[in-house]
Amino acid sequence: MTDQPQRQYRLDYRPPAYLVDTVALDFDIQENNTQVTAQLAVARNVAGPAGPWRLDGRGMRLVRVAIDGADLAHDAYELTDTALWLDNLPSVFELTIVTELDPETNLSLEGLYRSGAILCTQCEATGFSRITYFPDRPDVMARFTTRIEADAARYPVLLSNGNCTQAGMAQPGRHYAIYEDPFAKPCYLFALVAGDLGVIRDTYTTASGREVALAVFTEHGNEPQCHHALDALKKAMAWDEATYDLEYDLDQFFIVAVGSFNMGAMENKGLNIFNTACVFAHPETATDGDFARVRDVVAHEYFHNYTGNRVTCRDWFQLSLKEGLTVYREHQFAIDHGSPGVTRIEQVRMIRDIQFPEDGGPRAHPVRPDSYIEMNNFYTITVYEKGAELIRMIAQMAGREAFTDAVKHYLHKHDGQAVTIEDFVVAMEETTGLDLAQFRHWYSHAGTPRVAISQQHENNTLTLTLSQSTPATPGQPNKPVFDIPISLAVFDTAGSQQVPPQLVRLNHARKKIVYKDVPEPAVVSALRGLSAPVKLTQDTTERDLVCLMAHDSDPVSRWDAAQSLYMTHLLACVDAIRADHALPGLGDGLSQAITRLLADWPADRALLAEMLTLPSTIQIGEAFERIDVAAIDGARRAVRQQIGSRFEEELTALATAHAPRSTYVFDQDAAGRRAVFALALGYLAETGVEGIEAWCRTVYDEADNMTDRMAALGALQYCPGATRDRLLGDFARRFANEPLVMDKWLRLQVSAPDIDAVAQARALLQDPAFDFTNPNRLRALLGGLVRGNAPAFHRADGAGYALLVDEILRIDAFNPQMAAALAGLIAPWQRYDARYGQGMRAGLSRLDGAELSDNTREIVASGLA
Ligand code: 0A1
Ligand code: ZN
Repeated sequence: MTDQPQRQYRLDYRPPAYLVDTVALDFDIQENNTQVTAQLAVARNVAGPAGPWRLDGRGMRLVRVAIDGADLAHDAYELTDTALWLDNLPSVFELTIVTELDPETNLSLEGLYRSGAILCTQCEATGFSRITYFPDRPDVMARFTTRIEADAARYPVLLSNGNCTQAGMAQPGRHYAIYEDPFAKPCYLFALVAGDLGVIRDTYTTASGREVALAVFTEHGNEPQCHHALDALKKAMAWDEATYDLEYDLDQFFIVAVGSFNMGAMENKGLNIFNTACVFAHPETATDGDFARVRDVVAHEYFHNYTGNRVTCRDWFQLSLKEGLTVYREHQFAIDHGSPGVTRIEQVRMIRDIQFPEDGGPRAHPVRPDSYIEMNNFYTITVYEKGAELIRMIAQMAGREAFTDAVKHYLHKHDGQAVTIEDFVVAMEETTGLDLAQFRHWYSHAGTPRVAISQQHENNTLTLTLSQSTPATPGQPNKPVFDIPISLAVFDTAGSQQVPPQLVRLNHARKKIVYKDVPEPAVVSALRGLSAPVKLTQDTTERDLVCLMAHDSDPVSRWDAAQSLYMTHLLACVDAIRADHALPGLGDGLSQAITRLLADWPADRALLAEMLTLPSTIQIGEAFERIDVAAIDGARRAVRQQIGSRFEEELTALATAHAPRSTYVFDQDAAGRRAVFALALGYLAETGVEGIEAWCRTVYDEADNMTDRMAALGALQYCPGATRDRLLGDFARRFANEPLVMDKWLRLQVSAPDIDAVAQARALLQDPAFDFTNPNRLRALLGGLVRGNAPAFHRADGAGYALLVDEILRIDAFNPQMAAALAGLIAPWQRYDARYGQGMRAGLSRLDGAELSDNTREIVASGLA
């Protein structure tokens, strides 16, 4: 029987009909076949509906079903291609299910699959139902015992969740291991790994003195790249104890790094499985950015042990319950381990560059969505990052200490339960005393609120008028009035504080705030640190922005003032290009601000680099009704050249002062110096200053680390010629055996502005050496083209769209999650100028006419709706 894709609705939630107390899994791993025997202790759930019981399952062979040891005849159950239905069940029974699967041919990277020499699992959201028939929903929490048996030579390492209670030899040539996880968990947190793996080990002693065995496993030879991740794990464990009194709860915590993984990493209880891209970090092969990402993803997954695992989600509509909170915790951890200002700037940029466009496009959805067809399409920047911003707003309103207490209360109250976002909000209210009734709209409504602030200043009385409105989003024509915390401060033009930073709640459509005894002129700094995920328009003058950029007490606000100054000029340049007019010059205010910045470098060099970085092309596009790719790219490049020419001397001095000198260490100060060096080099290369190629060559040749090498290669993207070709060739030879480094090379191959990037991408995709089943390779090449070289991708003849659609169709046949993510790149066609939008839409129509997975079909349909 074939099941039609069903749209699931949040409000249709019903408790499970049966609960599973314990699960004993037995994996018999043979060549091309794994037999799984599951024994479930089941009891009827009095709170659940009566009638037949649905067990989810797909893509495997059902061998046997037995109840209390007695096999069921084929007509005693109903089997469809996604479910097994059982009826007339006793109220308490033992269910035995035997299934067979072939991990070797499973390229979806869900369920049990092979990545290189490693057999591994990925069960979130519903991959467990590719392993055995089971109620694959997070509110069914069971205690798991797992026995794995496999060839001892081929799979010397056997791992699963929990603690290893037994291991030994089995039949000749085979061995086994048994793991017991004492914590009840949903099946999405199940994990299994078998392989011939290298390992690095350590221990961690918890605050109460328990010793935890730590390990990072990877294919042999990669061990030296895993130390940073292990170090990050210990930092995360210590941070969670110090910040939230949360101590690790098992005897072991293992990380396994696999090369083929659809996402970043997965928080399986006690056995996290990671994309190698989020584990490997060695100075010679990873950049500072990679080092930071590894640290933060390791922490994120570790933090899930409480926010996600001990307290989990009732259903997948509640995904942000675990993800928003865990991302927030990850953000706090990152702020405590790097430059606080720059770390927040990176978070703000992520919201503005990726979340705002999602919230303004066809896929806009609330942080707690109301319906979905394919859950895997909802692991979005909105659920993760906007979800984290909502938590951050609560933390700001409550104050850090009250918020920390509230999180402790929430975790204590719901320990061992599968709960809802509403349960979380109630727990916040119970402890902080906040009234979050109106704040709840943030969870139920999509879209980015617009806030406008205007100021009047008379007789030393400063009046601010704040107003809000939110545009409609698909399926939600009317928006409520949100409760928006707005951080404000007032300075005089010399930078002295007139009104100290304070949080104002804009909880009406319009609100006036009056400050008395504020001498004129006053400079208003608003939405400091992006205190709410909204778009702000404010009647600040250029003089105000120059002042804030120089003097604001908050580095994020200084950066934001710079962004506003750049933006005004960039928008004027886009308009000029579109009207075929001459470009406006840099302007006095902007020139003065940059002059000041380059004359007096902030001690935090990473902040200096951020302050000299123009808003992204995506960010510029957000300011327009319709995106004109070529004009926006042209304007941004032109402004970079204007700055490069006007400040050539200062940028040369900046680069010279920060040129690589000492051996690589990954710390805040050194990384900041490398960031500012790369930035200056990039400006000089884009401006084509004399001698820049030789300089890049020297940097590349002498580099002892990947960050500096990438700085040189990144800058050379603007300098076609023999030097660039030689260095890219050298890079490819030098790192031929490092797939993650070759991903950087792939991105470089398709991102230079002077090349035929679409032809280049096609050639690389057809290269027999290109592994198109690996998501990292696809992200590097196709993501590198679409996001890294927008003008080439959006070329007028539609060849970029044709290439992407060809690849989506090819990939959809084996990895729907990956294909759906790629389809998302052309779904927002209506946001683009018709020159581009029509081609993108034609691409979607071509997809629409093909046979597609539910995943990709859902994305295509949203684009065509
Ligand atoms: N829970 C993980 C993310 C994740 C989600 C789905 C996956 O497979 C489809 C894999 C990982 C996290 O937040 O890190
Ligand atoms: Zn997560």
